[in-house]
Amino acid sequence: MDFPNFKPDNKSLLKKYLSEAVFRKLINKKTTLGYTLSQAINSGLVNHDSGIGVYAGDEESYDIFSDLLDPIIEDYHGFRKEDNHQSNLSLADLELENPDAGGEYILSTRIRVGRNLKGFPLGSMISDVERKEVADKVKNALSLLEGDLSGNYYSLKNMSDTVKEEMINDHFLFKQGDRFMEASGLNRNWPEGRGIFHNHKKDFLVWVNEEDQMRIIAMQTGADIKSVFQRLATALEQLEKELVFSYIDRLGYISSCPTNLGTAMRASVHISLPQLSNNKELLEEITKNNHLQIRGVHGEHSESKDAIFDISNQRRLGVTEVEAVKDLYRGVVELIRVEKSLE
Ligand code: ADP
Ligand code: DAR
Repeated sequence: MDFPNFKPDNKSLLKKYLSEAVFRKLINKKTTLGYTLSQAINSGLVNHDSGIGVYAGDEESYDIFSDLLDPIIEDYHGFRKEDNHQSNLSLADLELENPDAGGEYILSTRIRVGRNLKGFPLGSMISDVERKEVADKVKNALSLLEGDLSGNYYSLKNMSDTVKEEMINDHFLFKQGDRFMEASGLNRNWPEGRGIFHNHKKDFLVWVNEEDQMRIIAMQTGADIKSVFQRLATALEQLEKELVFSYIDRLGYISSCPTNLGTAMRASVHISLPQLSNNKELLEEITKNNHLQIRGVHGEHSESKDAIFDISNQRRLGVTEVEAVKDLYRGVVELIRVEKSLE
């Protein structure tokens, strides 16, 4: 493979940090399971509009390809290599009020974490047999969830198009893997081994074998961030009795994409900002200053609609889960303050 010829308008962190020297150093390396640099960067080469452009194929990828991945990780999370990641899911430390008790701005709150099972390759490298084994282990653990968390698993393969459409419109179900996932091998053998679990109240969901082997999600209407956080923390405590997740001290929970390392947490609100939607520069300045990212109403790579934005924490590594949620909280308080001042 020759050194890639990146397009001039390519703004990916892959282009930013894959120097010719790093390329020459890594191009013939592979992990014990056989994952190569070429596989790791293919998505960013095929998709010129990638923001990141790389995916790991296994936990060892973060060591073997660290000359490329470490600078990408430090750039995205603002995290220094010598730091060790810390986790904190203690509700007692989450001192915050409901940022929109009157329900004027925030339509809904969702907090998700990604998890992958220890001892298995990640989605870009996993075999069909291993992917089914992961699904079976996860389904078994989900069947043991107690109380309000108990519910049912629905395999994507057997799901009717009507139910699928309904779940996507309810923002419950993941869409078929996007072109970024396609080029990284994450969509292989779709929809085998993929599915969704949700509890009877439909405020707790788990995606199985999408971009990560699990996306564990608590969500509800309104802005009661603490209740959503508590439900997720309780679910993680129960699931960790049955499953061992891939975790290393330096990088926290291991994920397919480097943007989801550490806490692997994305805490988001769907928020209506009609004034700020007409002042995008100010909106982007506030979100940038508060370590937040903006997505559309159908998540990543979608557009905002009717001045409703998906606002969430950007940093997932080098911050604890409590700190990641506080990033969101502080930013949302500021957004609502400015929105009110523009009314
Ligand atoms: P992820 O959050 O897992 O990285 P996406 O950004 O694609 O993935 O979002 C997944 C789905 O969750 C999308 O349908 C998105 O609209 C929905 N979603 C995200 N945040 C919220 C929220 N605060 N309220 C309701 N739905 C949400
Ligand atoms: N679309 C890829 C991944 C960016 C982060 N989002 C994830 N992991 N879903 C990109 O390089 O833009």
